[in-house]
Amino acid sequence: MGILNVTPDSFADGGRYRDVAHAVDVALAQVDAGAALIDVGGESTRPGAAPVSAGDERARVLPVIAALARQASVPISIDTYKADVAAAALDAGAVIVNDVSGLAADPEMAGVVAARRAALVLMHNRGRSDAMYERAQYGEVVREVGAELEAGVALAEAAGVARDRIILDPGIGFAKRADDSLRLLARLDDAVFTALDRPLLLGPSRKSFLRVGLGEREPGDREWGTAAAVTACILAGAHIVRVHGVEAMSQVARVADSILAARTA
Ligand code: PMM
Repeated sequence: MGILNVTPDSFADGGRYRDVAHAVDVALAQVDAGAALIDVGGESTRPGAAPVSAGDERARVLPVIAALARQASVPISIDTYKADVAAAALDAGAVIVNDVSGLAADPEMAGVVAARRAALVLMHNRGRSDAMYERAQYGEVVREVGAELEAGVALAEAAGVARDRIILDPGIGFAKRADDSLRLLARLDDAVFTALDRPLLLGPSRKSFLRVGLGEREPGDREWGTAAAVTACILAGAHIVRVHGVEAMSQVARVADSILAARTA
């Protein structure tokens, strides 16, 4: 899954048309480089990032999604926790909703996904980004994240989302300290997750937990660390990895896949 962040800081300057055309070019290049899904987001989820109104978020993502839906051969996902934005994005051509709040932010979200028969990425989180580090208190992180994801699945199903359209994500870096994220990556093949019997999506790309191994570095300088995390995810059974550097990580994923396939060959 290639990440397409459509935020003003990712568009240095220029008019709207150029912005949309540029975003579409970036996404199409990701598809050429091996992305099987494109995740379009209009609000940064980084800790401390300013919230964006639903109207601004729609204005950022909808033209890109509409253009991409016409030109790209791969499914498009909308990274939002707002039901309004999700509904408009699905109407514009997205087919997956990636909700980093795990359905907790907007009570209308599950209904929107169900009514439009979309797929749902249900990510584990505990509250908004400003509060989420206070809530990163776990006795046993793997067991607790698994149980909270299971509760999210029950909520989604109760609203009419078909179980076979749900993808689960333990939420690396969201309401997790670095050692929580590492523990989750190390235990992805735990029975807690396999018992849920849903595909797993992981987003380790360039995240700050990589500092445990890499020391202080800018996010763009964490690509080799990301490669190690992507490999670990795939060998532990992850189905989808959400990454910035699609060209390099698609090579990493293909080699990890071929090693995994050789286990049963
Ligand atoms: N991480 C970010 C944003 N969206 N969605 C899912 N499902 N999983 C993630 O781990 C995730 C996400 C934050 O990363 P970015 O700001 O680098 O896109």
